[in-house]
Amino acid sequence: MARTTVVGACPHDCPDTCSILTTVEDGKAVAVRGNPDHPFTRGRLCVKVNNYQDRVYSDNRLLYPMRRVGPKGSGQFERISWDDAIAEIASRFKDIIATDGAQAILPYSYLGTQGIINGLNVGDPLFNKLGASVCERTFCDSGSCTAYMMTIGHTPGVDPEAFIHSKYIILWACNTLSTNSHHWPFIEQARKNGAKLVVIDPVRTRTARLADWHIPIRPGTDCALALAMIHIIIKEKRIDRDYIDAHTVGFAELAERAEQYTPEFASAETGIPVEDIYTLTREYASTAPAVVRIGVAVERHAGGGQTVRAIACLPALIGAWKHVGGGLLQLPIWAFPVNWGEMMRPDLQPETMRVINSWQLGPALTGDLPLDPPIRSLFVYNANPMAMVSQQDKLEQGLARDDLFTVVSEHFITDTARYADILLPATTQLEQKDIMFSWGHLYLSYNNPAIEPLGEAVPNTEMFRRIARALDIDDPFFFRSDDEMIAQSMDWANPVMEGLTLEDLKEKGFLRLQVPAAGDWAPHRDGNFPTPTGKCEFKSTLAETGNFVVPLFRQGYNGDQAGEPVDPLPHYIRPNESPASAPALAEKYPLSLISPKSHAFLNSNYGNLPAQVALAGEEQSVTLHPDDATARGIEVGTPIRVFNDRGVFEAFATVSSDVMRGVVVAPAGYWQRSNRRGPTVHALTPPAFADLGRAPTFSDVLVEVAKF
Ligand SMILES: Nc1nc2c(c(=O)[nH]1)N[C@H]1C(S)=C(S)[C@@H](COP(=O)(O)OP(=O)(O)OC[C@H]3O[C@@H](n4cnc5c(=O)[nH]c(N)nc54)[C@H](O)[C@@H]3O)O[C@H]1N2
Ligand SMILES: Nc1nc2c(c(=O)[nH]1)N[C@H]1C(S)=C(S)[C@@H](COP(=O)(O)OP(=O)(O)OC[C@H]3O[C@@H](n4cnc5c(=O)[nH]c(N)nc54)[C@H](O)[C@@H]3O)O[C@H]1N2
Ligand code: SF4
Ligand SMILES: [Mo]
Repeated sequence: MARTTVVGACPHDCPDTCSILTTVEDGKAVAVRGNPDHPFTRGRLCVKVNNYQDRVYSDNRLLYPMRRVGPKGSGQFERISWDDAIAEIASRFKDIIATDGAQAILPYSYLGTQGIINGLNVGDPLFNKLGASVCERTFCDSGSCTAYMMTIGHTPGVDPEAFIHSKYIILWACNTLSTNSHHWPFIEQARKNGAKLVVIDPVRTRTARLADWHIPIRPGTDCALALAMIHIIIKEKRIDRDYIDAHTVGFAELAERAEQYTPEFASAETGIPVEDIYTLTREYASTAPAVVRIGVAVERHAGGGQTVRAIACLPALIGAWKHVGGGLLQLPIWAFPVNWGEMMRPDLQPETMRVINSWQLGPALTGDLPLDPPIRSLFVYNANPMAMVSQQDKLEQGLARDDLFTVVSEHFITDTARYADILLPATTQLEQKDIMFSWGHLYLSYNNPAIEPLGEAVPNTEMFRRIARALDIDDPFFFRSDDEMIAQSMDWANPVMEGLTLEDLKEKGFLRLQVPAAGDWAPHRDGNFPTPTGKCEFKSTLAETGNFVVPLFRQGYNGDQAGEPVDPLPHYIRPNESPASAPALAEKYPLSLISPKSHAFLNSNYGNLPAQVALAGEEQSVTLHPDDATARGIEVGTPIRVFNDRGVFEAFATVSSDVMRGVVVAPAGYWQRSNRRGPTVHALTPPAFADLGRAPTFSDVLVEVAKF
């Protein structure tokens, strides 16, 4: 028996980008395990991925191209050849381009795989070359990144491994144990060294339960807390004057602005007792090194951008950046010198082009968003919008259009793929090669393919090569091999790549970027913020073009970053939908709904796989506080309806005081088949954008819950 071990990397949209060792016997992957040599993975995979081979060999894998035979959405398909599938796509595209123009084609994708060659940008060059509509992908952290860029620039921030040196750790809207679990040992180590761990979350999550202090907060009000912390720090002269003078701009204006955000004001907004706001602030400002780790969830409401602006001001105010393990951690992705331009090729775009935001997919397809020309073809890959995007009713209506030609490339027939006219089978990470950045640590990774592709599945790169050929494109750029793409994906001359070679990377599976060792690295001890002024900008220079979308999210967009000017100082924006900000609406719909990540799913991935569904619970559940449940006659297991003016979805109740009064929690990622009927949580989420970066506002929604 031939038995080998292949080193790869987890493909998922997860900060941890684990190093995976796959055991292969006679060409079949029989087990996966975490690489013990990887300093972040430390030999452990999460519950989503520790049986990855079951995903790969699932009976439900899509392994051959298919054509729809039943009505749209019926899920009835017949097998066809790749040649036929590609020929049909090419002829429909040519026809649409001839009659309506290329803008009538809309690609739609995200991070189904995070590999640099198969992931975010794999289709961009082709769709740019065609002149298709550009889908602006502001799913995740776009508002947060805009705010971060405005305040401290695109810095990797605190090395996640440097947390072992921290003495005061705030996890702010971050459920580390579920969503970033390989960071936890570093936090634990810090606690062994005497650190205090604070979690700010409306829910007593797994993470909050293990913290020294869980501070429940009303969804969407975090900015009021951050501004009150600024207020107290300045009032009580807990500032680091030298650091502020040397490395920040706009302190006087910030101080004046913060006057109005008293602890009493913040307490009324957030539901946090005034004394707790004082205690938190005093402890934070007087313990060094102090570090804040923000989760993506902090941006998902009307004022999400300004929330991150305010939080990002805190470390500079108290001089936290002077210490190893002090400052702020958001996404260390900014450390990776990816050749984004080469991956997305914005230079190929025509001068006039149309940008459609990912959160507007439903209305873009139905015509509720007026578009000329209308969308006649949708090409989905690396994404599952039926499960993950708001305005689900419109999306369903749009996807059901008989005159819409929909292509979906997938591992499985997801809620979105059911509506395809043509299905294309994609390889999983075990069957493809790729090079990977991380948004949770500082190691570049390489994924060696462990097995041959199953059935007729192909990597996304190969799929786009085939389509390009059928569209008579002759530019050799579109026919680069995977190896060529990998070689061109990084700026190997960048100082952080010094001494790193592709050969080493392939062999070891991961290499640390050439940044200082975690224990020696205080990246902004001497300022050097990558902002226009080189300083931490309490008063933002970029606010003049403030409501722009960071190019990474506007992939492929060849425009400048012009946007609406915004107030250059951090300020509080109330949620659109909360009992305090919308009392009339709250009369009808008194409960705030949030839909955080499931422990056992990765977005909607694994929502169809037995082991993970067994862990998550077969059916969508919604958790209420006991008082809210009792008031509605609801008990554990009661079938319920969750509804507002936008729609309704059905679930089973869970009752727990882990959830704040007035808040209901519906874990994200369930497929429609797991619901008693039809729609999921995105039947209820709002279409509104947050204040910055066109981030979503799905933590900013009022609902009512009733039993059947
Ligand atoms: N298990 C698992 N891991 C994942 C994912 C997954 O689906 N499952 N998805 C991956 C992806 S794509 C991402 S973006 C990351 C996201 O990682 P996180 O940001 O950690 O994920 P969430 O679970 O959305 O939110 C974290 C916490 O924020 C809380 N929260 C919600 N609204 C608010 C608010 O207004 N204020 C405060 N203070 N807290 C709030 C929620 O209750 C939740 O416990 O996780 C990644 N990792
Ligand atoms: N209610 C609610 N909504 C949310 C969120 C939330 O927390 N709550 N989170 C938001 C966030 S942070 C994010 S990042 C988005 C995620 O939104 P999406 O990226 O659309 O969600 P996923 O479920 O990860 O879908 C990825 C799909 O890609 C497929 N896939 C995986 N690998 C490959 C491959 O190699 N090739 C191809 N062709 N397909 C592949 C998978 O099977 C999967 O169906 O959702 C957002 N929506
Ligand atoms: S999903 Fe995240 S935690 Fe799980 S194996 Fe992949 S990278 Fe690691
Ligand atoms: Mo995300």
